[in-house]
Parts: sequence; structure tokens; C-alpha cells
Amino acid sequence: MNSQDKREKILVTSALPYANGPIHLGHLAGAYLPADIYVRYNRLKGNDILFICGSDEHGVPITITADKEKIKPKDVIDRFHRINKDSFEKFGMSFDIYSRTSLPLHHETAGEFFLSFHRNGLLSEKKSMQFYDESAKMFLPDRYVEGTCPNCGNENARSDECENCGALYEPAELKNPVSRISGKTPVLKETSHWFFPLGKYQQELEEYIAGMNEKFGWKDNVLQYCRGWFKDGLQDRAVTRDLDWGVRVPLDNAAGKVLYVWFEAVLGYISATKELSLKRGNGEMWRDYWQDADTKYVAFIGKDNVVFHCIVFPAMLMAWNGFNKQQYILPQNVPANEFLNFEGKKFSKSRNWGIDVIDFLNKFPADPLRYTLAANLPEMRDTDFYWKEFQARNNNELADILGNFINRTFTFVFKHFEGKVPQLHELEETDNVMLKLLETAPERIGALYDRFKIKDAVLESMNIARAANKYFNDSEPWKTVKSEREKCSTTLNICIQTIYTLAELFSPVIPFTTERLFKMLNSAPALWYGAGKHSLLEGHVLNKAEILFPKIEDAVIEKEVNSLALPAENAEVPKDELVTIDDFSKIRLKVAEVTEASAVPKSEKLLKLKIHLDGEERQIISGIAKSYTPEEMVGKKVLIVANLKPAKIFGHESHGMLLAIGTGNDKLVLVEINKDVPNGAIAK
Ligand code: B3M
Ligand code: ZN
Repeated sequence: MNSQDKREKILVTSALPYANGPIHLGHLAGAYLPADIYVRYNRLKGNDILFICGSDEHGVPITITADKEKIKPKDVIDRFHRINKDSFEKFGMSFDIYSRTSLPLHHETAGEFFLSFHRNGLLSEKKSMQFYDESAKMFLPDRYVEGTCPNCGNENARSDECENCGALYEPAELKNPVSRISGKTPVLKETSHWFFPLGKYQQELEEYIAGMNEKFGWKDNVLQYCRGWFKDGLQDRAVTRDLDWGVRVPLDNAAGKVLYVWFEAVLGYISATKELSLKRGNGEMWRDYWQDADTKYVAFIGKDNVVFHCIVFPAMLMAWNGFNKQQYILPQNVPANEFLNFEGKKFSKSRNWGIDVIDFLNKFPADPLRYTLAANLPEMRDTDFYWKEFQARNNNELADILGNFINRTFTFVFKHFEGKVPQLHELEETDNVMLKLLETAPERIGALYDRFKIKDAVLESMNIARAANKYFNDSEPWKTVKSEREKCSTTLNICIQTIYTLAELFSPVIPFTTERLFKMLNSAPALWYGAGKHSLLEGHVLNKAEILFPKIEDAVIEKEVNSLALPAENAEVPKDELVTIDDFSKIRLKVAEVTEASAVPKSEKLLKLKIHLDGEERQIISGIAKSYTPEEMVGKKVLIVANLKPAKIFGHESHGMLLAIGTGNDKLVLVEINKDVPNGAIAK
């Protein structure tokens, strides 16, 4: 049997997103789209594959959201589980199950692991100092405290972990801690927790990763992260927390304690597979994957989750395997991606920067987004989503290359060959070259998918469509149809065959469109490696062509670009952050008079203003056009931040910022000053 025939058993997981907010495009590019493409490709290869995901519904991210909105954690997770499940469906994520960690089955599974470790004496119960908020009368684990990272100086570090440099530390090491509940400095208070001895598994982990890398080639970025961890030496990690919300610690002396969210969330992959087993009527089916050494397990994640998937989770599975007869498999590969940013900046909910998947898909179909993200995946380094690139990928590649080739071929075949696959006659050199390209494409592109070079595979697929257009042009069927009908017929036969191959090659990437394309071809996908060989017989009846990729107009994209929040004006000040009088006095608030105002072309939100300050004239671009007309603005006395760094907004110089109050629905009310106050007067 050669490698093309052997049916592999593959378990694929994508990181379980926290159900505390809607997923955005950055999430898709990190752990979801690459996994879905890989899974769809493997299904086309005929492999036996399970694709597992679900909501991560415990932990501080959930309770903080609930605290903020003054609702129950259960309400938070129910809302966002639904929204995210729906977003993923609309995006075409082909999970076999999208489960949730609040299910009893998951609580049982996580409890079982904890108890096995506890029973076998692996966990040590230790007293330690944790942050405690005396006014709220609660412990403050993880994100409940923010402060300065002892390792890199990041000022938004969490109580025991820095998302900037990845350092893990004891709460006592965090500098300038602030409680996110009260805004006050928390105290350190003794509490006891159970610790997992990660260090005990360091050698085994290093051997495991080296071995997997040698056999299956892990990504450099992932290896780098792991090496960093090993170099520092793995420490004991607390696997419990003082919280109400989560998987209860299944011991008698553990009231008010739950399992650390990461300790149980990774086990969510297993419990979700158990749930799938039950749904499929065979409660033991999950063991055929998780507990069969022949299964290949691939975990798709974003870079911030590397330590949990390459070190913590494998160590937990190793520990289990040391105490129990049923042996779990470990990840064979963890192809973690870097981050996708949005128009040059990090996605940020509080600064309203970025776009949620659900909002995106209410405006545009999924496939152009899938293609754009796939062609620009942050596989090696961070990349950006730009609206303009989205438009260009849709218009210049999907429509003008792929769509155009399909369209011109179908049009021609319907016009000159009654909508049936034309006959193949004698082959010329160019025909042979094209056929060879098709024949070898699945293997070549498949090899890229097998090595998780998803972006290259997708770009390579588009290159086949490029070559196809060139073949069409070079063959000049519009000429040969008059003089050499047989040659023309051969050309179009090969073009239809090419469309079939393209439909297959693009199936993992733009599945909604290729489904329609297969309908046009009046056919169905082949097994992957067969897709480059002749499969549509001469005379096979085709269906009428549809427009597969409508172009996206400039105005539509401009509208999106214009609706991006202006970072400075829309910045939301974190609620409880305290500033000193020194901080405040850095900001110069001055009275100014608006002397001229006009709309900024192509922008819905912006006005260009001339203002007078003590003897000085300035230009300010202000995002108030939805609330004030230019005419209304002239003559107003307003309050401005006078010492704001000048910036270019929409290509216009802007020096200063008007103060206004948001009243919802994009409406703003200006802070206006009595006309008697002189220009340039300082507000304090
Ligand atoms: N919930 C973290 C995140 O959303 C997380 C992953 C869990 S995977 C088991 O970044
Ligand atoms: Zn740090």
C-alpha cells in the first residue's frame, strides 16, 4: 500500500474559545480556518477524521464579563456559546461537534483526571499567598488583578501570567497590583491549593517534543516557545482556584474551590469527543481515537496557547498514562499560528478596533473571507487583515482569475457545444502540459497541507487557475472554433476538466462556492488524488453557469474603512483605572472657536474643522459628522485636547481633539463653552 491509499485515523481539535465574547477575524486565522481547511482536505483524502471544538465556559474571563454586566456567568456563556456556534457555522467550520465545558460530562471527566492524580499522590497541597480584595471579600485569581510584569515590565500583566512575554510567576512577584473589582490595591492572603508537579515531567516532555519534531516536523515558532520554557525549568503549577464558577474540586475539604480553567479546558477536547460518541449511539467510540496509538492527533491553536498544549496538556496525559491502564495519545503536532491584526493594530474590544465574525458575515459571504484569510495566514509571523486587501483578493483573484476562467469556459461550451463536455481529440504539447499540471496538482498541494503550509497550498491552488487562463488564451478557442473545430473541442474538454480539478482543489478553502461549482459541473468531488485525472466523460451534460464571485464595489469597502473607530476619540477608559493629578495635568484642555467646517469626502463620520486658539489657527479632523452639520459647527466654542500629538486622519492633518460625549447610536454631544470665555482659556 502506498501512502496515498492508507486510510489514516486523525483527531483534530481547535482551541475552545472562551464564551465571554464574540469571536473575531483574528480568532479565525489563528486556530479555526487552518484547522477546517486541513480537516476538509483530509476528508477528501478519505481519511477517518474527527473534528472537535466547543466553548470554554469557566474561568475568570467569564466571571469578569458577568461582573461587568451584572449578570450571571450562566447568562454570559449561554449567550456567547450560541453566538459563536452560529458564527462558526456561517463561516463553514465543519466541526463534528461544538460542545461546551459547562456540561456535566465534562465536569465528570475533569474530576476523574484530578482524582486520579490526587489518589496517586501526584498533587501536593500547598499554602500560598494569593491576592485578596478586602472590600469585595474575595480572592482575586488570574485576570482579577492587573499589574506590572516582573519579567518584561508590561503594565497589563495578570496576577500570575504575562500575555506579553509569556512569563508565569507567583502573585507576590507582580508589581503594582490593582484589583479589577474595586480598583484598590489588593492584599496577599494565605490560601491552600493543589499543585501539579510539571517539573517532574520535564525530561519526558523534552523527549516527546524532540521525537515528534524529528518524525513530523513541528513549526519553528512552536519549538522556540517550548525551548524557552524548558530553559527556564518547569515549576509546580496550582491547578485549583478560589472561585465560585467552574468545575468543583471533587474533594471534601475543598469548599469554594474549583479546578483551574486551563487544567480542565484542555480536557474539554476529550469530553466533547465523549459527547459526540453518545450522540452517534456508541458511547465508547471516543476511545478509538483518544486511546488508540494509531490515531494521529493534531491540535490547532494560537501562539498564546502553546504552553498549555505542548507542555501542560501532554504532561497531564503522561501523568494519567503512568497511573492507568487506558493510555491516551499525545498531540502529534501543534501547528500554532501567530496573530492576525486588524488594519495595522491589535484587535481590541474596548477600543472598538476590529470586526466580529457575525457582523462580517451579515455583510459579506464566507468564502471571500475564508480565501483572504487563508492567503494571508499568520503561519510564521503576525499578519494583518485590511479591508482593501479583502476587496482585492475577491475582485482580482477570486473573480478575475478563478471566476473568470470558469465563466469564460462555461459560456463557450454553452455557446458552441450545447452545454456538454466536448470531445477530446489529438493532444498538442500545450494540452499535455496543462493535463500534466492537473494530474500532479493534488499531490503537490496535498504535500503542503500535510506539512501545515496552508497558505502556500491555497496560493498554489490559485496558480493553477492562473495557468488555466493562460492555457485558454494561448489556445485561442475563439479562433479555432471557426477553423479547427477538433482542436477547439480538445481545448474546451481540457478546460472543463480543469474546472473539475479546481473545484476539488478549492473545496477545503471555499466550500460554499465549490458546492455550487460541482452542481454546475453536474458532478461530485472525487477522492483527492483522483481529482487531477479525467473524470467528466465526453457528452456529460453541464448545468448553466452562475456568477460565483460578485465584485465588491469601492463604495462598500470605503464604508467599512470609514466606520473604523478613530482610536483616540473612541477609546474607552477602563472603568476603575485611577489616575493621579500629575497624570491629569499632562493633558491641556483649552477653549477654542470653530471658524470653518466642511465634510471630509468619502467619510460618513468626519468633519474638517478650522479652530482658533489663543492667536493660533489649527486644523482638527473630528468624528462628529453624524451629530453635527458643518453649518452648525461654525461659531461654536468647544473644549479641545490641545496637546494631543498631531496625526493624519484620512490623509488630513489633525492637531487636537474635540471633547464630546457619546450618547449611543454613534451620536455625540459636544462639550460647549459659554461664548464669553476667551479662546485659549485652560480648563482645569
Ligand atoms: N479558551 C483560551 C483562548 O480563548 C482558551 C483556549 C482553551 S483551549 C483548551 O485564548
Ligand atoms: Zn511580561
